[in-house]
Amino acid sequence: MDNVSLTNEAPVTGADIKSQYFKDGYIVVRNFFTPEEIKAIFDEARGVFAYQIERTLGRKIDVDNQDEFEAGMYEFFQKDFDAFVNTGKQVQHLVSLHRLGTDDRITKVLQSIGLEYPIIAVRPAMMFNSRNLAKKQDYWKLGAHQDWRGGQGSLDSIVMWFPLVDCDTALGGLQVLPGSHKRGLFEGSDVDYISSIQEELPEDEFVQLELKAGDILIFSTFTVHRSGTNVTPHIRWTSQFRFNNLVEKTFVDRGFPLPYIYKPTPELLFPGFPKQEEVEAVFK
Ligand SMILES: O=C(O)CCC(=O)C(=O)O
Repeated sequence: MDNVSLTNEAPVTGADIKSQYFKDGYIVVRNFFTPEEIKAIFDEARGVFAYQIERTLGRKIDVDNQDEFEAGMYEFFQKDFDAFVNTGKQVQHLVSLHRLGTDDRITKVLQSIGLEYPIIAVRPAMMFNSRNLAKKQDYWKLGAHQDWRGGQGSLDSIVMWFPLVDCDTALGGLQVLPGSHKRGLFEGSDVDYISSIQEELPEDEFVQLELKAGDILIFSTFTVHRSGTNVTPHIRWTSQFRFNNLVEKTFVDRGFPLPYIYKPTPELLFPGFPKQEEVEAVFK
């Protein structure tokens, strides 16, 4: 178990949300979404995986049976890694997830903490963390890092992190380092898509967060954070939205940088596909 204290937060009202956020570099807002809104996205994401699990394993699985579904996920991951990765990307393109990410409640809460003109920094993410779905530890348990290095957006850019299932300490809830946002950018070394902080961090100052489905965590992209340890056999499903403040001065002055690379591959992934008759059949 990580040596961190459990969050001990007071209920947050509209008036003190900004001062608490400025002080700590993060804020938890309880019941921001309804559990039903979150469950609808979670159900849909599992349904997307179920198509490929059926194709790969040759059998239908019951998405509502947690053990059966998770066993199917683990087997799918082993049998067709490429399709697994692609499916993981497809669930990030769910219309329902994108719709939630453009909800007015989000614009309002971001404005209340000072992002005058919130603008989407990158498409939504969805993560399904489990040691059984990762080829190395960084893929299911991220070390301490700051997101600013990846986004390089406005200085007040934020991450909105929320679980799709109740996410307690045992399931590896996120851990944050309060006040770390004010220290600016730490040195980091590359770990694929994130940069891990190598310098010594005050271990006993990390705070372990526990969120229920519907709760959200907003943190500054400068706030140091890391995954907790998922000690359960279950998958930890979460999503993240990221926003810049379009009118933050340095963002304007730096010409609105956008370091995410998103482009089509020049090769045909299935050479010889499609035949003309396969296309014709679609329009018959
Ligand atoms: O959910 C996690 O464990 C890590 C997420 C994270 O570090 C991030 O969204 O920046």
